[in-house]
Amino acid sequence: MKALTLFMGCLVPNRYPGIELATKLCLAKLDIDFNELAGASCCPAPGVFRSFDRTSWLTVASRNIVLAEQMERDILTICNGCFSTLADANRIIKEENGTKEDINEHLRKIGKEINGNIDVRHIIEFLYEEYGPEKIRSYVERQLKIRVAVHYGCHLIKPTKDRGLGNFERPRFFDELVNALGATSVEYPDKMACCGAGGGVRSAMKDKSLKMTEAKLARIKEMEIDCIVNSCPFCHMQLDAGQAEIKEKMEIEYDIPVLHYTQLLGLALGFPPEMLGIDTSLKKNRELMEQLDLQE
Ligand code: 9S8
Ligand code: 9S8
Ligand code: COM
Repeated sequence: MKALTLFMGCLVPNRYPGIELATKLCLAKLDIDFNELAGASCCPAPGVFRSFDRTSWLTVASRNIVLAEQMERDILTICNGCFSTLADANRIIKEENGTKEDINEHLRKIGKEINGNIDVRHIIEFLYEEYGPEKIRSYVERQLKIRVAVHYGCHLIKPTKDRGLGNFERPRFFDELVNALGATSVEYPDKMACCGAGGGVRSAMKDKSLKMTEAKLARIKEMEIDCIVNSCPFCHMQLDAGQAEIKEKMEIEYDIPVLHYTQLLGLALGFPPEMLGIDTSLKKNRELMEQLDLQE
């Protein structure tokens, strides 16, 4: 295993800088060697670019991968979409006959060449595979006594044949990482359903996408959980900002706190919510922090 370079993607730096900080604080605290992938562009988003033009998608993704190859570091992503694009592109470059040569013809125009000699990781599968729940548990300074609805999102685990992360109808690895923090991951119906945002659905068909989100939130609410935890800033946006949109358009109110796993992990590692981008001016988040005894 190589040292890591952190690929931030578009959403986190632009909309959720708190998740960016939470990620960096957690990685440092877990003694993980990482730097930032300077000069990276959009991954580009799998559900959009890949569907329109595979060669352009592969070329742009390969350019990002080359930047990591030049530092001899593996890429670490904190977004399911970025993981999907970069891990799939990397695998295609390594395995598909002739594709590396084709893509390198394009890359040579900007003086770059892809070799296919690094790996692409997602923080959830990375922590599970390389650390494991027991080791994570040993770093925990604060037991988070809350009930959590884990949302895997689609691209972390699908397509199943390419991900190789175990039982895909009922995966457990993310839940185990949540339980390692003292929290309880609660099963709920349609847990593996899409958040509603991916594949350009949020942009193209907002009402339909919010309907899917609302259905998921309704299932979650029935389980009397304290928060939703995700591994993808797209899902994060849909499940969190989506609640406000659902309230406005459908007049249904959900006040469920939504955290990226790095924010939950950061709380367990002892960081205050303000350093993790958890907006405690919102009543729902304030109540969650009170429950965790984190409110002064
Ligand atoms: S980059 Fe551009 S739009 Fe995004 S966050 Fe994740 S997927 Fe990749
Ligand atoms: S789920 Fe379905 S396509 Fe996806 S990964 Fe993140 S956004 Fe939510
Ligand atoms: C969702 C990414 S994580 S995309 O919208 O499907 O490209």
